Amino acid sequence: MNRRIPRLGIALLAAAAVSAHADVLVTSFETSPVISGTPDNPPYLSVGQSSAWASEGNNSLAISFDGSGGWKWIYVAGDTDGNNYFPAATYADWYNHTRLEFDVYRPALNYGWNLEVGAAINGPQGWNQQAGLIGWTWQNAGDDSLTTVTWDYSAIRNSAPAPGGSDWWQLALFARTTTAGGGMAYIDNVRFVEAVPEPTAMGLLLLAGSAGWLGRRRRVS
Ligand SMILES: [Ca+2]
Repeated sequence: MNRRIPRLGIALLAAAAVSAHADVLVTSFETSPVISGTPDNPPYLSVGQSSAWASEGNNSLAISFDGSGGWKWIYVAGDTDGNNYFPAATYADWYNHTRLEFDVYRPALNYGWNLEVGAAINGPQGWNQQAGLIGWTWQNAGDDSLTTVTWDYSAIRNSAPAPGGSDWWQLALFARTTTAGGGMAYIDNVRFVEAVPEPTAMGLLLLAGSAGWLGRRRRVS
């Protein structure tokens, strides 16, 4: 019975020894996004910043499709860095979380249409892509929809190198529809969520103190 108390104490101290990183906004398209990858070619009729809808701030990334059904990739980067990748701090933010989320809004049309959306990341963790984040989801005529897309990349993260200070990070979004006439989609509030717990200084001190106390106790007994 007496052995349960130290174990419980260890568990409580371990719980106190971690804190969570807050959610991090990757991009919200509030300034004109850097986009590369021939975005004006089919199946995207046009890609760009729009104030027609937003889930964070006042603007979003607007995509107008035709129905050719082929993938098209959009490389999205920071608002002002002039490159098609994000800086080292973004890789660190990615590493400190386990999920990528963004919101996709599809306004109502006078016909139904389908949509597939995926995302890809690149950087020190290597190239990884995830199709089907929205998986050929049909939207009926007259309906609109708001979908929060979540990509759990924790398995990729767990084998990725720790941030090294000169890193970079790249995000590609890709989507397609097979519906003649296509449709409009808006993407906004790309963010990292579900933080990896990090030790806190006080928690580590408590753990060290606990370990020392247990060590003395074992030597005495
Ligand atoms: Ca926005």
